[in-house]
Amino acid sequence: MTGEPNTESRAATKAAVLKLGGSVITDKSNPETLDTETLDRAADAVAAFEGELVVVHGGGSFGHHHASEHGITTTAGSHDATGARAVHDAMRRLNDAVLDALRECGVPALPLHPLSAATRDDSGELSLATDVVARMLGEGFVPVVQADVVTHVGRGVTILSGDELVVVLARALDADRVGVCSGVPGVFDTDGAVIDRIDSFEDVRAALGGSDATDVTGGMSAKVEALLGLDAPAWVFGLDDLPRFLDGESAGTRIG
Ligand code: IP8
Repeated sequence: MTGEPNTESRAATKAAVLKLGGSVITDKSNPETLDTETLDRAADAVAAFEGELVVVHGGGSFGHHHASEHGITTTAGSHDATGARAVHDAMRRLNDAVLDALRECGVPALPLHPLSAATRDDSGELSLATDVVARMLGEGFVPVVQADVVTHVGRGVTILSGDELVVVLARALDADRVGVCSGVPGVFDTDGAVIDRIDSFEDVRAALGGSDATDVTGGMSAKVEALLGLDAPAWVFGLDDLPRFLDGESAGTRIG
């Protein structure tokens, strides 16, 4: 299940991996509320893409408040099935909304719910059924993978963030480019200007304030550090730049 996808049925082109941040597609100030205007814009942009694409989405106002209500984080687990389902079911509702928006634009999107397709071992390492994603791509579908809860050895369930999914999928699928569409136009320097390109974490450590334990659930610092570890180039950008990224151009901040 883990690691290398079965690539036999895949087309020769490499896939792009795109994360739609929860703050882009939901209204974060109101529980379980979509931002339908931005979701539709994102779906329109995805529909114009030619090639293999995996879409990942974060939690926004769907996953996060249930997770904090039940005390579930990427490391703090829970054995309470009710709490696990509260997070998972909310994320599934968001996943359904993303799939519906994509279908409206003619995108052949199919869901992947990591609760049924991923686990963590006792060291926290993730095994994800990337072969399923590769097969979907090979058959011409656009997999849409939600951030979720996943079973975690010894801890019940923990949160699997969209950022971690992006990194794991990009590696397993040998993606050629990675995009993180977020609520900001890129990574900011200390003056608040968007940094054009980041090649090393040291160059931006001061601007990002370092990477620490409070940052593991999706802060920009952890995001940049994880994206720098990929072979594929990655970009962090806002929704206005999504068509540009999908056109193969640079958008926002290039990382690596
Ligand atoms: O929005 C966490 O994923 P993120 C989502 O990518 C959940 O940080 C399930 C709370």
